[in-house]
Amino acid sequence: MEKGRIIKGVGGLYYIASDGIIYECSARGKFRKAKITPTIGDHVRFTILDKENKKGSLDLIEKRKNILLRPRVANIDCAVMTLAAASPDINMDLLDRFLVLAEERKIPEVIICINKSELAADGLEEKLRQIYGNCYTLVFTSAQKHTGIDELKALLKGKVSVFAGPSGVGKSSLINCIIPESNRQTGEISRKIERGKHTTRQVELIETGDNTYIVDSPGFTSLTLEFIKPEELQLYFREFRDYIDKCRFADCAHIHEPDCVIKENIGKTISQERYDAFVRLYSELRSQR
Ligand SMILES: Nc1nc2c(ncn2[C@@H]2O[C@H](COP(=O)(O)OP(=O)(O)OP(=O)(O)O)[C@@H](O)[C@H]2O)c(=O)[nH]1
Ligand SMILES: [Mg+2]
Ligand SMILES: [Zn+2]
Repeated sequence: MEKGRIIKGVGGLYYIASDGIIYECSARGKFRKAKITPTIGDHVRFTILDKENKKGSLDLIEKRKNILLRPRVANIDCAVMTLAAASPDINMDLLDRFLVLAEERKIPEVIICINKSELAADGLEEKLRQIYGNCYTLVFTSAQKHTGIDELKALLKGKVSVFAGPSGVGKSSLINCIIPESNRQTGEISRKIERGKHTTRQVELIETGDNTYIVDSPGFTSLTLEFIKPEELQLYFREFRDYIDKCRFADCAHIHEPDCVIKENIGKTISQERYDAFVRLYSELRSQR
């Protein structure tokens, strides 16, 4: 059996990269029966059936270190949550949800990338750094003006990174700046509704050389967290990490309880906005039970 990595899946066929060659492989019935879906980023074993036409069959999927479901990608080192400074405007609720999801999914590193930064209103960068900067790396880029690209590139080196975020924020445009040979299709955003047109339809893993991989993915407009138990939400706010078991009550929800160390740190290491996001998501999860 050969070793490789799934870089793309189309209509039940999987494209597996192995030593610089891409093989088109079909998955055996056993995966379907076991309800296992081969996933972009999977490390796999496969058998070459037709060397000349680069065809094979997928035999085995190695244990995943993590998996993100939207976009569906496995074995991720870094998630780049991409938003636009304007057009479309930053959706902070979506950002907060994604940050929770990335923690829950055990993605080791998260970067907040604000693209179209040449359109940023005065003070936007300072505001976002104040809200998120304590626990997250932020990069401000412009795919159009080609700024911030080297900084972003350096952060991705040697990793498998997924670009996620709403449609029209410039994920594919950024990937084109980082890897010009990738020739990703990009799309205008709709002037009328200031929203992207979902140009990227496929999740796809692109190799940049020097062991760096980037996943482009379709934009999303909403993220549900309903599978998270309300009392677990606190675990997915990085800002809370050092304080969680220090409140007076062991089961403190950090909402109305006295001597709550989380609340005592609002405005210090926890920004008011992040605390408010926690309260908002917590009540949402409670109301769904
Ligand atoms: N002003 C400005 N426009 C940009 C920038 N980067 C990308 N765009 C434009 O934004 C539009 C959307 O870019 P895409 O790269 O297709 O966006 P995407 O995030 O890949 O969108 P989906 O594939 O639909 O999810 C295109 O018209 C780009 O030219 C930027 O830095 N500044
Ligand atoms: Mg795209
Ligand atoms: Zn508390």
